[in-house]
Amino acid sequence: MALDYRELIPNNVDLGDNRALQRALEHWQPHFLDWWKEMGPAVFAGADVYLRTATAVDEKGWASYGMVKMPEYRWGIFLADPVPDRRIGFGDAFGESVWQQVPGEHRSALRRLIVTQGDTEPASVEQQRQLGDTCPSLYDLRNLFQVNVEEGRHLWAMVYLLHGYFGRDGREEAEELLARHSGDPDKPRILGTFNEPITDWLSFFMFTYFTDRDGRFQLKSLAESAFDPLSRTCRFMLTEEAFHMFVGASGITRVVRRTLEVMKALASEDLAAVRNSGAIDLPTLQRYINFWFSSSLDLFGAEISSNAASYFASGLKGRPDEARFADHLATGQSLRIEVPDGKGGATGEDVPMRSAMNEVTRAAYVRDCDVGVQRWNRLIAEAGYDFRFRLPSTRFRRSIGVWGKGSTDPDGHPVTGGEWQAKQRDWLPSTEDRAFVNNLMRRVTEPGKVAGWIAPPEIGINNAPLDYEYVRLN
Ligand code: BYC
Repeated sequence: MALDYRELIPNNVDLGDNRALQRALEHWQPHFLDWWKEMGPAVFAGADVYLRTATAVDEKGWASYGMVKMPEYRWGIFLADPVPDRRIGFGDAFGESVWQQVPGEHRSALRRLIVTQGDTEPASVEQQRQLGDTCPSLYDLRNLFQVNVEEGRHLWAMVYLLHGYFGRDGREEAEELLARHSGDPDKPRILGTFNEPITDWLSFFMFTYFTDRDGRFQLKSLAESAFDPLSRTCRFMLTEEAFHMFVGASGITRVVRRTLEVMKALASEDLAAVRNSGAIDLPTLQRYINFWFSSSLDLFGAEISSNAASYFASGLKGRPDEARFADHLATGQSLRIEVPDGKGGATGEDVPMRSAMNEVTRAAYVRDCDVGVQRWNRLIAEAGYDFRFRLPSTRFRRSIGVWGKGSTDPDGHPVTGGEWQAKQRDWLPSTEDRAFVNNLMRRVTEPGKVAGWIAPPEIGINNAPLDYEYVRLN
C-alpha cells in the first residue's frame, strides 16, 4: 500500500479513519520535534541532506532519494503488508491465528518489550548528536544523518504501537521515551550500551557494526511475534536497519584499509609510527572491537532467563528466523550453557531451551559478527601482515548474566580484580587511545575529500559520484 504523504503524519495504517489515535499522535508529534531539535543533530537543522525516504513499503517504493532538511523529514508510520492468514509460529499457541489486538494477559509484557525497543531508537540519536562536528567526509555525514532520521522513524513505529494499542499507559510511556536521555544520571536510557558516549567516528562505526546488529537480531525476534502489528512494524524496520549495518561494516573496513596503506607506505608495523602518520593502529582497533562487542552482548539479556522463556511460551518474542528451527515448541529440549564453577573455571549446565532463548539468539549474533572480522583479517593477510582481529570471549566484560559478576580476560579465563586493573589498558580503549582517536577527528566537508585516518568509500550513495555534495551545509 502506498504511503500517504498528504497527511500530517504519513502512514499506511489508515490513520485518518481513527480520529482519536490520529489526535493523540498529532499531540505527540510536536514533542518529538522539540526533542529532535534539542537532542538530535541540531546545528545541522538548515542543511540540505541527500536522504532516502520511504514512499511505499514494497521493494520498489521504500527508497526514494532527494535533498531534505532533517527537521522536515517525513517521519511516519509504515507497517509491512499483512501476511494473509498468518499463524503463530512458536510457543504454546503455535498454529493459532495471530492477534490483531493485545490479549489482556500479555499486556504488560508486550508493553515492556515495545518500550525497551523504542527506548533504544532515540537513545542512539542522542549518543550520535555531536558527530556531525567532526565528520570525515560529506558522504559519511550524510550516512550519519540517514541513520539518525531512520532511528527517529523507528521511535515513531514503537510510539504508534503504544498509542494505538495500550491506551493511557501507552501514551504515558511514549512521553517517557522522550524524557529519558542517553547518559542522563537521573533518567538514563534503559539498556546499558545506549548510555555509552559516542564522541568519535570509530566508535560510531563500531556501534553501527555491533550494536545495530543486536537491533537486527532483536527486530527479527519481534518480527516473529504473535502480536501482528508488532511483527509488521519490525519487518519494515528491518529493511532500513540493513543500511545501518552497512555503515558500520564498510566504515570499519575503510579504517582498516587506510591503516594498512599507511603501514605499507612506512614499511613498518611500528604502532607509534602508524599513529604519527595519522592512522589508527590495528591493536587500538582491536580494543575498540573488544569494548563494543562486549557491551552489545549484554543487550541479549541473561543466559538463563525466565523472561525469555515466558516471552517464547506466550508467543510474544520468537527466535530470529524461527522458521529455520525444526521444533517450534522447544519443550523437552535443553541447551548446555557455560557458567562459572566458583573455582575460577567454567562448568556446563543444561538449561531448558525456552529459558536459554537469549543465548540462542546471542550465539547467532556472535557468528554474524565474526563474518566482518574474518573479512578484515583477509585484508590484513592480503597486505602481508600477521596481525589478526578476533572477537573476545562472550564471558569478557559482561555486566548481565552468569558472567556478569567477576572479570575474565578476552579468552574468557577468570582474572582477579588486581589483574583486571593491571591489564585493562591492553584489552580496552585506554584514556590515551581515546584521546588519540578523538584528536584525529577533524571535520572534512569539501565534496570528494576524506579525512586521512579512513579510506574513501568504494561507491557513492544511489549511484551518485563520490564527490557529490551529499550535504549542503548552507
Ligand atoms: N542493560 O531476564 P533478562 C536496537 C535487564 S537494539 C541493562 O535476561 P530479558 C538499536 C532486563 O531488562 C535492540 N539492563 O532480560 C540498535 C531485566 O530487568 P528486570 C533493542 C538489562 O528480558 C542501535 C534484567 O536485566 N531491542 O534496536 O530476557 C541503534 C534481567 O534480564 C540489559 C530489544 O532489546 C542491558 N543490556 O532480555 C538503534 C528488544 N539486559 O526485569 C536501535 C526488546 C537485560 O530485572 N527487549 N537487562 O528489571 C528485550 O527483548 C529484552 O528486554 C532484552 C532483555 C533482550 C533487552
